[in-house]
Amino acid sequence: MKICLLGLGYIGLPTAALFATHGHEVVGTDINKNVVETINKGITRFDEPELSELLETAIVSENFRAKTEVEEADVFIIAVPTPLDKEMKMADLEYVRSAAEMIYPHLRKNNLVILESTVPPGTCDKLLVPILENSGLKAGDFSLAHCPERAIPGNTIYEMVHNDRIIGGINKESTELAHSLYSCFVKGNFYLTNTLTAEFVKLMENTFRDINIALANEFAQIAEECGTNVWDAIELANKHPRVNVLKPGPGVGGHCIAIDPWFLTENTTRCRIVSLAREINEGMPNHVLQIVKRQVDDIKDPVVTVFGVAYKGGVDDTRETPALKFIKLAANEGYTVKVYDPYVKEFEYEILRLEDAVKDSDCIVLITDHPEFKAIDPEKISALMRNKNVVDTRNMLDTERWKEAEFSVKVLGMTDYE
Ligand code: SAJ
Repeated sequence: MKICLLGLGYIGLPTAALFATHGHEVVGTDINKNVVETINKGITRFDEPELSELLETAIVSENFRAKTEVEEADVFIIAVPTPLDKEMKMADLEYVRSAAEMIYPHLRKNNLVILESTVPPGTCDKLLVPILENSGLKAGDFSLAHCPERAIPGNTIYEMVHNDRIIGGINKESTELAHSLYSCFVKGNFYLTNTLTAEFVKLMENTFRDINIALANEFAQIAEECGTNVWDAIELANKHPRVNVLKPGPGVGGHCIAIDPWFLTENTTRCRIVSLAREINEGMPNHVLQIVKRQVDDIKDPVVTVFGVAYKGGVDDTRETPALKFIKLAANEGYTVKVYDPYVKEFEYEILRLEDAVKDSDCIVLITDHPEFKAIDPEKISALMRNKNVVDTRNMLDTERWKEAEFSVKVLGMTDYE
């Protein structure tokens, strides 16, 4: 089959490379000329395990090429971003709309169009179908299915291959065509449904996770007041066969969990717990600031060092990172903020070497759970700091070791230190 895939980003590029290395001819398109040029040279713009090798194999096989224009194909896959309109708290579907506008002049009878991007319920039927019908064809003359991606950044390729997939078409034929297409590389199970259900399911999954994390964050704040250790308590609660509380932290980042719940709430007047969870998670950087404030209370012109600005451990992705809100709040408080992150190369604030980031600092605030932070020797850092305070929002440091190095340690969700 010839596939034309629109949007060579975090999801589109690995998807294109997987189809190309599984026997399909793939034309990957992106509106950004630089993206197209670098991808054709085999260079990826973000770190993702196995992606460079997969892209290289796809290019060498001559089954993959990238360009800026859409062209005729048997299958069109839309994998463009669906950002949040932050003011309106609703999905900005401009990229989806414009992708559909680019497809319809090339759309022929019996073609299949697949939407991978996460969208509010009803988007396939209400937005995509009318635009695609500008081709002169009627829905049914062409097929259309929603196959929401479910892969987790940092393990995208593995999960794209091994996770189960939900596929929902506008009719049985669309669903089956999409199912048969994805069977070339997906080893997980397929669950077949209609477009609306597929759209809804994808949003439910990320909303479920957001609410669970909000609950963990609320437990953490209650535990701080009660004087218990939330991390131990969650571990024990999770011994129950039907309980699985996620971990508290400095807030929820990334392009999915921090955003998708709003795609559900924009469609209804009945959302309460979904928006409340968002509010709790969005409030966490402020809660962390309150802990830091207590640590640096009597210090004049405090200097705070942030460990980690990626939205989660082991990735270089800073989209929607709670670190940014924390840094801005701390700056508003009058603190000087220095940043260290072993993964991130570009950020709104300068990323310093470890030694420079901790030099003359009054408090380290660990935001991201990068595994490298565990290996940092507190003794070495201790000598460079002006005051020895550390706030660990992920409960990942060896507290005893840091205390031996004379640090005053605070862990989110605990009050039992000092
Ligand atoms: N986080 C916590 N506590 C936890 C787990 C995560 O605070 O116990 C935080 C992380 O630090 C991060 C944020 O939540 O800031 C989100 O991270 P994540 O690893 O939970 O999820 P994402 O955004 O990287 O990927 C999610 C995944 N969805 C689910 O697990 C339901 C992935 O499978 C989806 O494909 C992806 O969203 C997406 O594209 O929708």
